[in-house]
Amino acid sequence: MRGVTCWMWAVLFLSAWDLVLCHLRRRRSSGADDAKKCAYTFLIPQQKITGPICASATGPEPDKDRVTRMDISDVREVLSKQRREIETLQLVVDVDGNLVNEMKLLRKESRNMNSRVTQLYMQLLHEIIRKRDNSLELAQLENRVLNATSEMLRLASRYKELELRFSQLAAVVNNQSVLISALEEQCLHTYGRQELPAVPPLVQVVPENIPPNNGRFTNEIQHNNNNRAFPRGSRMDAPPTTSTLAVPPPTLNTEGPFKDCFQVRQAGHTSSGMYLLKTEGSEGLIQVWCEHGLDNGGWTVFQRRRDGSVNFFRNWENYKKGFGNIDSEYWLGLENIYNLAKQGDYQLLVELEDWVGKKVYAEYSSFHLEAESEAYRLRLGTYQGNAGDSLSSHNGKPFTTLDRDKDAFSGNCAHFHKGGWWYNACGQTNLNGVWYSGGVYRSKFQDGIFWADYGGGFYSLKSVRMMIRPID
Ligand SMILES: [Ca+2]
Repeated sequence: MRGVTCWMWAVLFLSAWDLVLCHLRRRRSSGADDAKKCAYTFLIPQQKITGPICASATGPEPDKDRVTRMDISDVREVLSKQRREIETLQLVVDVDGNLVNEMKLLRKESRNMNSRVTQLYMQLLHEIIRKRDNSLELAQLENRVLNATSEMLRLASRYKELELRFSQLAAVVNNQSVLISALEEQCLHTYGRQELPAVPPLVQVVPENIPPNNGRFTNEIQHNNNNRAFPRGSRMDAPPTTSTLAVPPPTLNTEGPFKDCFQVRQAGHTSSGMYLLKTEGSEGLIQVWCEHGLDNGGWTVFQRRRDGSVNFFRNWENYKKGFGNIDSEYWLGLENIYNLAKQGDYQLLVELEDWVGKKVYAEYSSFHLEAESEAYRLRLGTYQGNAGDSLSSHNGKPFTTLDRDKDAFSGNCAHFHKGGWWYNACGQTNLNGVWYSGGVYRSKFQDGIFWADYGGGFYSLKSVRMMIRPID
């Protein structure tokens, strides 16, 4: 009987212990498993009472294995002590949990810091590269500046050399001038003043119209468009050239021949260009430039200057037969002009263009030449226009070339004016003179292409045309 009781107590105790442990585990798991409640069913074996229940008056015999209230209170104390420890441990665990969170935060912060550091590092790297590039660029610029400086120094030195050379040449020129003056003086003493060749008077006309001027002499060294024109100063001694009209350009209009450009215009041709003419009384064909773009067209151009590409300092034979290029500068020939103008009553139009592109005109109501036996004497009608009348002073004058002096001057005007013209002594215009670039020119004897009433004797025109057409 006692054994059964003891066994029952033991079972009770173990169950209670398990219950305690169960609660401990629940607390440790922070209530995550609330569902798992600590529940126990105490199975107490059914006792079979087979005899009378006796109660001992002396009490049960002391059993060393018997659980007493003291034991239970001890266990409770132990249990409460363990609970406190568990609470302490829980506290520690909580603190540890905070630490872990802090650790996590710190780790996160650290990651952020790392990322920021990486970013800063990249920026720094980029900055370093950029600065290196800048420094390279700076070095290149420095090199260029150095090169430019050295080039500048080289040019400055070259300029100094040229300056020196120029001053030397200027000194030579001065010496030459002095020498020339001395020689002239000596010449005067040797031959006497009266034996010196006469010099024609300069044009004294004060022009009504003065073309705009660029304010400087452009021909101190003569500018020619090509090398065919003579350099200034060499013409005095150079013989006149002898070649005549050049080979016709390929754009020649082969229809015709017509008697003049007015007939070409009447035949329905409206574009200016090269045409074939056959004048009455002449045998051969002649090529001319027909101007149809001016004053209703029909103008036969017999003289044209525009770029200095043709030398006009030529002999009688050249001026008689003609020379130059039909689509450029040319002289149609005195014989051709004579034959043209004797076909009827013709008027003359002189077109002048200055160096700013302004064009002026001089028109003469009639025009023809006399025969070669009269040295192609010029016959003009009355003037009208806006260029001024500079050609009337040549009216009635025969034609003069370097090799055939027919002018009214004691010397040869062709020699001084370097062309061929109906010189008087020598006259107010020189449209077959030297083509100077730029307008105002320097010349001892006024040999430029001048029209005294438009610019005076020292303004060489840019382009000139002389053309005829039957009188309306
Ligand atoms: Ca003469």
